Amino acid sequence: MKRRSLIRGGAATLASLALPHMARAQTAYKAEYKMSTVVPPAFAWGKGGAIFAELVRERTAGRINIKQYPGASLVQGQQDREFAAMRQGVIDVLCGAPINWAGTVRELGVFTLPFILPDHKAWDAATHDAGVMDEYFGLVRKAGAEPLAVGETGFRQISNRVRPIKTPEDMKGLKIRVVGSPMYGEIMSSMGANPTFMSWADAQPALASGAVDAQENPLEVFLAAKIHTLGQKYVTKWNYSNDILLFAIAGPVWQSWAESDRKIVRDAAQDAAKQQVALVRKLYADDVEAVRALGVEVHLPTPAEMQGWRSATRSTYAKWKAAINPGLIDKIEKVAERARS
Ligand code: X2X
Repeated sequence: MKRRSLIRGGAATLASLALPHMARAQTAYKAEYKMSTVVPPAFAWGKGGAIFAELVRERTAGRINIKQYPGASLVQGQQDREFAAMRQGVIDVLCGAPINWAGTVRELGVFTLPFILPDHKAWDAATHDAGVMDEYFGLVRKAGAEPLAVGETGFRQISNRVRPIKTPEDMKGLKIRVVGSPMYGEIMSSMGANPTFMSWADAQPALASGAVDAQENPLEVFLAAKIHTLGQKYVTKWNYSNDILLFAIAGPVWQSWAESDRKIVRDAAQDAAKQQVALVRKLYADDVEAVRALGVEVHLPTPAEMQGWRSATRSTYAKWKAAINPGLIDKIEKVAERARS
């Protein structure tokens, strides 16, 4: 026993002399890397995180062990604290919606301006455009994380328990739960609704008790969380905002990994993101039917109504464009414009 461990110890010393870099990096590896997701793997974006963790575990033969903490439990459900917690070393791996981090890094919300990317064609064009993404990833790095890949959280649709919403006037007086960026709040208040900021954990009881009338989320989330059971009877599929799902690693953690492992992790994130986007799109394709089957009334806006939503949100758009990052947003607008023509 003693002899064998002596031999093992000798071999390890030899290896560390022969491969100083690798040995240094590897001794610094943690037993577990903590990944925060707001929702669990029953939801497409939680699933994206689960796939990523699994691929990394497989492909590094367990050297890098990413553990998913859904419900943003590493920050007690306060999803708007995720990015700050990543900076403090509490979270190692992000698989989340930058809109939740608007209080920490507002610039990362450039994709969420109202109707900036009105359909999947425009969304794909922007998130695959090298000019846009190089600049965006540069902002993520500057903020303290290494960006690896981009998935999709899904087009956010509005639901409420009071009445069908067809025009901005229908929003008047509705108490609506929003999350993340104050921009979402302003979109709602500019149309006469009363927004309240609330985490996902708090949103569900607030809907159930009727403390709030309305909420906005992708229909995939509506379905997976059974929001219809919380009294939400009317949905409008207006596609006003579709955040990316950013896969990223805390800067110091990224630096601690061997070059070869970094490549494995980046490739795994890109593969996971592709699978996650495919899943979101598959659910999106028949979400209206699925929601209607639950007895919920779904309104699909006419082109004229869509124009009305765009006009109603224009001033909020302009204000936030100026405040967030006008240069990058110009670029995104141009790419979106080209995708239309
Ligand atoms: O809390 C929400 O509404 C959710 C799950 O969509 C986000 O994390 C932005």
